[in-house]
Amino acid sequence: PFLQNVISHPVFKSGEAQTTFIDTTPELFEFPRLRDRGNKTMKYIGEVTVNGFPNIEKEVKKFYAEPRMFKGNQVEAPIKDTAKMILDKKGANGVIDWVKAQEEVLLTDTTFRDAHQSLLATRMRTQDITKIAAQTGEALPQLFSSEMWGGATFDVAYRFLNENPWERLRKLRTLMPNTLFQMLFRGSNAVGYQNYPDNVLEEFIKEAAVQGVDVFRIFDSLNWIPQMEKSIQVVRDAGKIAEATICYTGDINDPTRAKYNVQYYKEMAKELQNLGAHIIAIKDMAGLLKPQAAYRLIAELKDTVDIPLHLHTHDTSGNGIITYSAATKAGVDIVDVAMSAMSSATSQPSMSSLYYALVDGKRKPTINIDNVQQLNHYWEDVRGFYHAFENGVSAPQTEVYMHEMPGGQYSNLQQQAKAVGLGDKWDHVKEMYAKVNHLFGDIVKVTPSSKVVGDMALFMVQNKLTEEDIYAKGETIDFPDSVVSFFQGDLGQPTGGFPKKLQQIILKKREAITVRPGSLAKPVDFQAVRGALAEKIGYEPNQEEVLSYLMYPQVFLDYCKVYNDFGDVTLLDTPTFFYGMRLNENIEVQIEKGKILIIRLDEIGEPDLEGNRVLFFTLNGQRREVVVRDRH
Ligand code: 3PY
Ligand code: ZN
Repeated sequence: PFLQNVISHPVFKSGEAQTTFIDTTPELFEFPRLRDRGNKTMKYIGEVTVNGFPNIEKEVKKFYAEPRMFKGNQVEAPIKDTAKMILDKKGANGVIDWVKAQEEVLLTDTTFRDAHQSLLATRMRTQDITKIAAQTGEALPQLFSSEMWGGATFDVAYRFLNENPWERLRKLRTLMPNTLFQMLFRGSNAVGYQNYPDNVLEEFIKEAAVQGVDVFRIFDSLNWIPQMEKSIQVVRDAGKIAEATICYTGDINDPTRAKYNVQYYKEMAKELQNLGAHIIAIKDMAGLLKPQAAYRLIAELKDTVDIPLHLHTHDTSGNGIITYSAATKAGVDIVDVAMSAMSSATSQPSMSSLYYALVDGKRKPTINIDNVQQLNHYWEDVRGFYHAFENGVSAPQTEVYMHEMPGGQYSNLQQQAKAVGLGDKWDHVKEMYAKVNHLFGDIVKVTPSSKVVGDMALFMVQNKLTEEDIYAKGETIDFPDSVVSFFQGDLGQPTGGFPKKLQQIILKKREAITVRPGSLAKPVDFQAVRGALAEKIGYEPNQEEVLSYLMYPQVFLDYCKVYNDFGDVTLLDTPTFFYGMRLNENIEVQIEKGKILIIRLDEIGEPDLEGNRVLFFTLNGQRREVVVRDRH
């Protein structure tokens, strides 16, 4: 009935429509709005069907089964004291005391963030996360936390998924009220790739805390502590948990990598504790921490600080479970794992594998393993939707010990390489990545410093440059912006400083800074930015929109434009979103409670001289046409 047009309504036709007509029959006036939404949705589907989704090969949509859903919670009694409840009742110190009192090793589930960042180029959509969120929260109440925000998810949500990441946070908060939410925060780089002024960091953290983030894993991409101080303080002031992070690189047991020896990490841990960290995270972003080194590092850190230790690794080498098992013996408090179907390779080790590895010991995690396995069925099925974003690492790759590329970067850099036509030179790019690290003086490589190394590696492969060329011909080379900016000190200072000769070659006549970039940045005038943004988008933005615009100005504006053109594409099912529609296929799009668009793709016309194709759809029984420019 909602499809009935006002004009054809019998009352309207009879000429008896009163001024109250619109008030008493508002549903009639929804038709143009619905039609508009339908048209926008078909426009999007037409676009993807004809031109494919950005950065992946165009393909005809395969047949996908509905993911198997979780079948009921096996937990006998509701847990009364989840970590989240303790935080809300007793504050951050209450949680820390609770963690310290546990004999078992606690778990963080990274399925909603790092796992897909590391396996599927961060492309997991909110819809696929929220469908299983409530059950995950209920089935695994003993988890320390769920890592579900931050890192690259913020950028990718806007840039590639046409989604609002804040909306994801809000929805999950509602669906998982009793789970501690954890985000990855890049210190002075927040969720971006550059430094932001202190007041932007402050406002961002406050807003994230208000919207539901409980644990902030704060790191600096060069392990430069001055870049982390402000964030630690703001998180503490917000009453949340400051998890200050040591990024692990090199090999503490390799005497030739003495720059990052055990002493280096111990000193860093001590300083972070002194700055007010509630927890120390050891972020092994590439998966370089070998089992014996893990035992040694954790044992020595346990003797150095008295706050909990939270270990994060990537399973690229295949040694992740052994590393965790060794770390568990040495007394690590919390480790990061992912649902099995979203684990291993460049992702975190598998939750259920770790459970069985520890099952006969005192530190066995208290989780309901049947629930874990059932939840995993869902992920086995959902992962298939994203096959076009798989990074190809389906078996252990011990060469990670050579190239040292973070798991979270692996699939994104691979996408970047493909985008500039270097897809078939991927092995070469990885080797170059290691050479660039050496050239740069052996730096910590994690976002954004890892992006600088990646950009330089791509640049050198693309232009067929060797390390010798850089020194011999560097004066005439225009280096990538990120590389110049790095050597100017815009990301801070690397351990041991910059290699001086290379710095001169790259900077040419430009000056470098040696102070914290944030100390030079002028505070952002939020009022002025709000006004400027309002002019661009045509309405008064709220705080989260202002913050998003400050993080990623162009990406945010592009997102607004896409939203205007195509409407809310988050409502589409994932296969349709990425692969469009097959001919004669029917799909349903629920745009509101009780309002469903039923769409069939009937025909794709031949392109005209300008390359425009007409696509014929049926929308809720009515024939519709959409014109799409074929860009092939
Ligand atoms: C990120 O910053 O996105 C990371 O995952 C670093 O490992
Ligand atoms: Zn990671």
